[in-house]
Amino acid sequence: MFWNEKIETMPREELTALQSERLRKIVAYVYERVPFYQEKFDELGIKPEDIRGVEDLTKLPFTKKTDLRDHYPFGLFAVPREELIRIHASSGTTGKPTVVGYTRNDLQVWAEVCARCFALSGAKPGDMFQNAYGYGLFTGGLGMHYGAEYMGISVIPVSGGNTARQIMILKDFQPDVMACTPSYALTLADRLLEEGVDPKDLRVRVFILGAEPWTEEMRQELESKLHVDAVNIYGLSEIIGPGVSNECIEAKDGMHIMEDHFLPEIIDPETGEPLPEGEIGELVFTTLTKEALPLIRYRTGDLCSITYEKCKCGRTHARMSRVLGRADDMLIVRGVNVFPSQIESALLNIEHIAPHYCIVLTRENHLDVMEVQVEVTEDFFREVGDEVFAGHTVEVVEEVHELEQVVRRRLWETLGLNTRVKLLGPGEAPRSEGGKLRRVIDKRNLQ
Ligand code: DLL
Repeated sequence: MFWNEKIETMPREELTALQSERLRKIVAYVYERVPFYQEKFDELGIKPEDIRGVEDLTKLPFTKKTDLRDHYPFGLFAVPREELIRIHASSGTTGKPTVVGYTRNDLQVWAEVCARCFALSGAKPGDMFQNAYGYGLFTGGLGMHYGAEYMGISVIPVSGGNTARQIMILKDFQPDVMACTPSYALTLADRLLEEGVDPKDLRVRVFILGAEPWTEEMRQELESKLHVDAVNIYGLSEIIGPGVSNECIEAKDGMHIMEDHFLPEIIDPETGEPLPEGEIGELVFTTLTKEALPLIRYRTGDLCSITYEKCKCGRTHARMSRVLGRADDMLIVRGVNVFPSQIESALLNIEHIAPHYCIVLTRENHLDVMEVQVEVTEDFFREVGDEVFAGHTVEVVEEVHELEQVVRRRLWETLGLNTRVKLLGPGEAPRSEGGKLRRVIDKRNLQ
C-alpha cells in the first residue's frame, strides 16, 4: 500500500526537478534567516543564486553535530521561538543534548513521512498500534504517534520499557502493529516465550524497528520467534526524527528515503568527497522543507550505501542500506576497524550462542584487548549445568572451551582480529530496558 502514491512513485526526473526547486528555496531561506549559514556561505564566496539545483549541492558547506552543539540550544533555528510548537532533544553521551525544534508545518511533514513509514511497513488505516518507543524528549514516541494517527491507526501510547505491561497489552488489546528498538524486541520476544505465550495467539503482524543498528540475522531470529514481519525504520532528530527512511515490506531490501523532503548524499568520511552509487560512506542529508531547523548537508555520522534502482514495490525513491555503524562508533582495535554490527553478524548464527552480547575494550601492556562477552542459549546452559561456568566438571568444561573456540574462530574469520571470548549464562549480558542498548564498553582511555 502507498500513502502518497503520486510522490512515492514519482518518475526520477520529476523528483529531481522537485528537489532542485526546493533546494533553491531552502538555500535562500537559510542564508536570510540563519547567521551561521550566512557566515559560512560568505566565507566560501557562495551566494544563494549560485545554487541552481541538486547538481550544485557539493558547492555547499557541510553542517556537523558540533555546529548544533556550538549553537546550543536554539542558535541554528530559522524561526523566532514563538513559531515553534514542539521541542525535542537527543541525549548526547557526553555533555549537552542536541536540541531540535518544529513549526506547525514541520509537524505536518513529520506526520506525513511517518504515515508513509507505516504504509511501507504494511500497516493500514483501521489497524491498532502499540507504540513502545519512548515518549519524551526522544523523537521516537511522538514521531510515530502522530504518523499513525494521521493515517487513521489507533495508537496505544505505551512508551518504552515495562515489559510486563507491554506483554499484557499485546495479549489483551491484540494490536496489529508494534514499534520499538530491535534490542528491545529481542527482550520482549524472550520474555514472551519464557512466559509460554504462543505467538500464534497474538494478532500483531509487524514490528517496525529502528533507532539503533541491527542485522539481518537478528531479523530472522525475531521473525521466526514471533511469527511477524520485522522492518527497519531509520531517522535522526536533527533531520526530523523517525520517518527519514523505512523498508518496504515487499522487498525488505533497503530503506526508501523520503527524498522529496530529505536530499541524501554519500560521502567519503575522510575527504568529504561524494562517493558513487553503491559505495559505503557517510550519509549526509539536506532538509528540503523544514522551517524551524533547516540543515544543509548535515553529516549524520552513519555509514551506509544508497541505491537508486527501482524497487519491486513500485517506489522510485532511493534506498539506503542498513546502517553498518557510525563513523564515530567505529572501533579501532590494534589498528583494525571494527563495527559492532560485524561482531553481531558473526555471533548470530553460531549454535548454542544467544543473540545477547557486549564488547569490552581494555588495554594491557599498551595493547588493545577486545573481549566479546556472549550468552549461551538456555538449552546449552541446562545441558552442561550451571556449575560449568564456575568450572567444576572436567568433561563439560571441555564443551564450554570448544564453544569458546568456535566463537573465537568465527570472530577471527569476520574481523581478522584475535579476540578474547567470555561465555555468559542466560540473562547475564545487558538487555534493553526499553530504549537503545549500549553494547560497547570502552575502558581503554580510563586506564
Ligand atoms: O533514533 C530516531 C528514531 C526513532 C529512528 C525511532 C527510528 C525509530 P536519535 O535519537 O537522534 O533519533 O538517533 C539517531 O540513531 O544517527 C543512527 O545512528 C541511529 N539509528 C536510527 N535508526 C537506525 C536504524 C532516532 N534503523 C541515530 N539502524 C542515527 C541503525 C539507526 N541506526
